[in-house]
Amino acid sequence: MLLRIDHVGIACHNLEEKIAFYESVFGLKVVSREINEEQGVREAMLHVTDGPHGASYVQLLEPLHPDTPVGRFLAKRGEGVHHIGYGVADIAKALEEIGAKGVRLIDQRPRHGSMGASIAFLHPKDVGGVLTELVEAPRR
Ligand code: CMX
Ligand code: CO
Repeated sequence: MLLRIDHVGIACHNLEEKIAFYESVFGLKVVSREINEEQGVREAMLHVTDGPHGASYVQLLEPLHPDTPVGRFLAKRGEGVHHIGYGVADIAKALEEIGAKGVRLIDQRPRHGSMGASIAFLHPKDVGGVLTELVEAPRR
């Protein structure tokens, strides 16, 4: 069901500072910068590699307000890995199958994610403490 690691989501206080760090230390390049009001984030996608089932990225996330998922995470735990996003071919089908196994779906239906993707989150309490995101990339 999982095709690839689409991205690792990393929470930070200052997006531009963290982009500069990933560019200078790892030589990554920003391929998209977006504000997602629904998710409460200002974010950047940095391309890592292309594989047979699509690309992988680092997603840097800065909260738009303290009272957002990433804002609360930063206040509680500080900067660091916030979630893992896995690529799937059919997100509606994946949600149905995963939900049927008793994993709580934060999103019953897909929402809008970075670069035109459809995304949905699974509850970290049902995934061993890992906030998990499913990503269906847009058709090219
Ligand atoms: N990873 C693992 N556990 C997490 C977590 C994370 N990122 N965020 C919160 N938790 C845990 C907390 O530690 C807490 O556990 P305890 O009760 O044992 O302390 C529990 O989940 C509830 O946390 P909370 O402080 O009440 O936090 P929220 O109200 O933010 O609820 C969650 C948590 C996962 C439901 C919420 O963050 C959410 O809906 N996330 C999905 C949306 C999102 O993260 N969007 C930003 C990224 C957008 C993108 O990738 O495009
Ligand atoms: Co993400």
